[in-house]
Amino acid sequence: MTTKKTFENIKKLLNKHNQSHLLAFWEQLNSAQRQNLLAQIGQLDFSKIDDWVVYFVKKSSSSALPADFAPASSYGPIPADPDQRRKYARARELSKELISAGKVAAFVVAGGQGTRLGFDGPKGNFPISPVKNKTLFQIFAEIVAAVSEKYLTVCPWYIMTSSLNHIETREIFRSNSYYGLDEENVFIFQQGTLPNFGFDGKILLADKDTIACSPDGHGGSLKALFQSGALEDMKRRGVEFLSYWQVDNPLINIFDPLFIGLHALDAAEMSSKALRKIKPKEEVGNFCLVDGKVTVIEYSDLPDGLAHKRNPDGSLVFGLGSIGIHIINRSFVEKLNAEDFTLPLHRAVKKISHIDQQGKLVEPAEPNGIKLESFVFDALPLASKSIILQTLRSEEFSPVKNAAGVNSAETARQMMVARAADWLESAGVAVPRKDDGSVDCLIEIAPSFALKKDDIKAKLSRIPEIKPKSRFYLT
Ligand code: UD2
Repeated sequence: MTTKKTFENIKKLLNKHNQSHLLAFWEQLNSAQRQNLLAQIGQLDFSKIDDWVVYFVKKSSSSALPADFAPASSYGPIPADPDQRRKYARARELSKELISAGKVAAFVVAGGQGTRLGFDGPKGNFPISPVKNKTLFQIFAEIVAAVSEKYLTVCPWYIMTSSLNHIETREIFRSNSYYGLDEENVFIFQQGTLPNFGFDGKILLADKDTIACSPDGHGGSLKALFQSGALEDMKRRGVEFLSYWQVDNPLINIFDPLFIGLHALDAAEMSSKALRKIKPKEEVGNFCLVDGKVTVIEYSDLPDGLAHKRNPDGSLVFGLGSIGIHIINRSFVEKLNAEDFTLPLHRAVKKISHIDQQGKLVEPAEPNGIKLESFVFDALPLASKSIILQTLRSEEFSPVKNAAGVNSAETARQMMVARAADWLESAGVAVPRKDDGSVDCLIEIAPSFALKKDDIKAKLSRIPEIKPKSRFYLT
């Protein structure tokens, strides 16, 4: 029960921070609703809210561009010289040891809303594979299982959800029997939330007893790993490295020996994979160096002049794009959480459903408020060392973001088929192609059969025949 004194204190606190409207419907609430509302108010960080209102809600830009920055450098997808060739070979060897010893875990962030895709439910449940229609979650689970089997180890899998999809995600895993994985090795946990604001700086109410909140961004993962007990779980298991990726990418190479190995050899704390951008304003973050630290500047923040700037050979000066793939050390996340670290917040102007002063539901047709979130790549400059490895788009990146067109389910399926065809052709299999060179059939390769191109030749006992327009599944 809330004592009168506690209630008066909360009222005072809200008054002080201009948020007393949160109790506007107090008299209409029953006891359970009152407790519910007070618990949510108790979660609000009043030491920060006033600043957020001043700097993010009432201002139109969230993050100031650093005064001075340069393009970041990276390891290439293939070694540049004999020294590097030896280093890449050492990296691959080292990562085999690390994975076999159970020191590398999978970590997917799956707390986003997936509004652009227009899919009802957690995005990980989106069916995507070209022949078997496996969901994203199933593909990832099969990769985790295949790697565990290959290295005779257990690769735990950490999955971050949010208040928008936590219960559903748990249920999807349960009803699919964890896709054959041991439930004990799949750790599903929820990220935090941040309150939503109206343009006037007032926190919005979703209902008379409910504060309007949204997930705190993938940057919230670094706190959520700690708060959920996932970090503790890793420690218990001896996990030292997290292989981090975004739920929308079916081409992900979760346990990439080269990436893990280079990261470990260079004693990095948090590293990234990058792609060469296909156009100056491609919707990926830009890898830059600020005060000698790797830093990502989002596409929307990179000034046009710099985005279009080219080197003498015609390549983009800011040509390295971030694709949400990282290796993160457990010790790095522990170190951050040992202090009260904060990542910068970014504002997004959104349409936010809420109740008005009369308690009537408002579903705005136009943006009416601000959501705040933090981005995981903003932790890169906090790392003592950070490397970047360039990878190939055709091998590792095809996000499912939109209902149609670019970065849609259709383009992702095409790229999955194209990659499978390339892998098979490299092993001497004839793949039917149309006059324009595109693949003229549907092909899918199960992760249990091959995790990379070189696996195909070793596994194929005979060269299969693939007919034009057919559906070919290799398992
Ligand atoms: C992200 C990157 C962009 C590029 C692109 C590649 C940002 C700001 N931009 O763009 O630089 O790398 O991906 O695909 O990240 N998520 C959560 N909780 C949240 C918010 C997001 O788990 O609160 C997850 C979400 O489920 C997804 C990932 O983070 O797996 C990326 O989120 P997004 O799809 O909103 O990112 P996007 O497309 O703006």
